[in-house]
Amino acid sequence: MAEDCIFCRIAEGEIPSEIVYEDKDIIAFKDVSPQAPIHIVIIPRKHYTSILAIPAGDAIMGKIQTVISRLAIKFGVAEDGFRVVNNCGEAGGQTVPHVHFHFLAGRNMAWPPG
Ligand code: IU
Repeated sequence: MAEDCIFCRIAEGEIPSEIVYEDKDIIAFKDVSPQAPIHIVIIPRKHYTSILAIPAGDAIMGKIQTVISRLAIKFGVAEDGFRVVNNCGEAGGQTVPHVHFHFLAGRNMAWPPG
């Protein structure tokens, strides 16, 4: 755990969040500032600053993919579709330096993103 990381503190339960999925490796919670009717943040419990900090071959990416599938079923959007976003670094729009994936659904998404 990184002491000054807000997502680590959410994962530890030190900061309350609306958790929609959790297991020993991953936690998924409702975004506090939702950009779609369904907006979930998926994070590994382990602190990686960005997707670039995950070691090659680490099993966490496959686990995140499984959680994405579970969320699609849980929220009933597997058929309609949804979007998964990872913002990496300043130019990518990342504001919280603990790798996370946005799961967005419940409206038609525009392209390109802003
Ligand atoms: P970004 O990709 O780093 O920009 O996304 C960070 C997200 O984390 C953003 O959508 C915030 O609304 C969200 N978030 C949150 O859900 N709870 C928090 O306590 C904080 C940020 I700080």
